[in-house]
Amino acid sequence: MGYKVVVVGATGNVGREMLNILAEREFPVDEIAALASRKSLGTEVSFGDRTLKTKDLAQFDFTGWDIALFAVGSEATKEYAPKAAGAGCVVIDNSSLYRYDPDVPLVVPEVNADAVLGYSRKNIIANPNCSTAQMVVALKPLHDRARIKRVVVSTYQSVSGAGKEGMDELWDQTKAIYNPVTEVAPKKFQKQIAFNVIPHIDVFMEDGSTKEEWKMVAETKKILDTKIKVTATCVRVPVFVGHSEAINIETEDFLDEEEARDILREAPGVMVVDKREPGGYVTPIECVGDFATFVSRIRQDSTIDNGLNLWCVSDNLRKGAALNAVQIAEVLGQRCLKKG
Ligand code: 2RA
Repeated sequence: MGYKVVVVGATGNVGREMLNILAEREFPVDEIAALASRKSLGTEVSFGDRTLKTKDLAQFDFTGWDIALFAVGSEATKEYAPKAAGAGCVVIDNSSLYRYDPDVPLVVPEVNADAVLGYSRKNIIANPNCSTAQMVVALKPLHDRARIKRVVVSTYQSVSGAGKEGMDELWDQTKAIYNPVTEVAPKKFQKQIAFNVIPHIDVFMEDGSTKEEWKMVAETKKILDTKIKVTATCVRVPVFVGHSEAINIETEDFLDEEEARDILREAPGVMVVDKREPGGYVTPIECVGDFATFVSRIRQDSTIDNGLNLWCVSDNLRKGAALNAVQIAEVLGQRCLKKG
């Protein structure tokens, strides 16, 4: 006995990971449908040892289905998520469309699992942005102990956050550097991404920050604590998968680095790798395919009374997207939905 589950956007980076993770975590699935837009129709995707043929999102009837994991852009979400939710299927949405809607819970299960209970207001639960998800997993246990007042974060975000086109652009530009007969002009990114870094993700806001930076502020407040002040600089780096973050926190109470390390070692979803020696920290390549949010380089910030620095790395397609969505489905299944 399990659930009837739909994955919307099943041919994209995140949709494929959703199918992998549902199978890896043995989510109780009675029936599964993999949906795609018309241009990807017929594409086959894997679900454990099964192969699924994608069905047409535009023609799909969500009636009788329990949970739909959405991994499509805001435009398609706007059109189809209300249809699914209206048909009684709970939507877990990876786009930014509903994240800031007060009637839609924004959930990272290690931080605010109880918020899932608010799903019934619209039959929709929002999944946060990748850069926020991993950061709040690391911050939550420290906030519980010492009350975080302010966060200064710089991100090093992989190209997979920009989808398959972003990955292709890094691959093609890198090859072109070794074989200069073919020049690959920037298309998905604003400047060359191969052998470069770009301090610009998503659109610019009026105050000079970018939307990606704004999301880290707004989402941390909604998920963790409205009182926390956050300032972010988000940077795209030539890494395929895995977002990294240098995080500085200022707390109300003093928190010793040793105690912070012990707290993080016990925290759900966190893996501490923090040997103070060459290589004694995690880099994005090592986190690919993993479920954990890794924390390294935990150390006191001696420039303020109550400050700590951390290095935080996670697989952005997993904790930053697909894994978090499946974890929300797990909480929903345990606490809210009846098995079919
Ligand atoms: C990025 N945050 O890395 C986005 C993906 N959700 O571009």
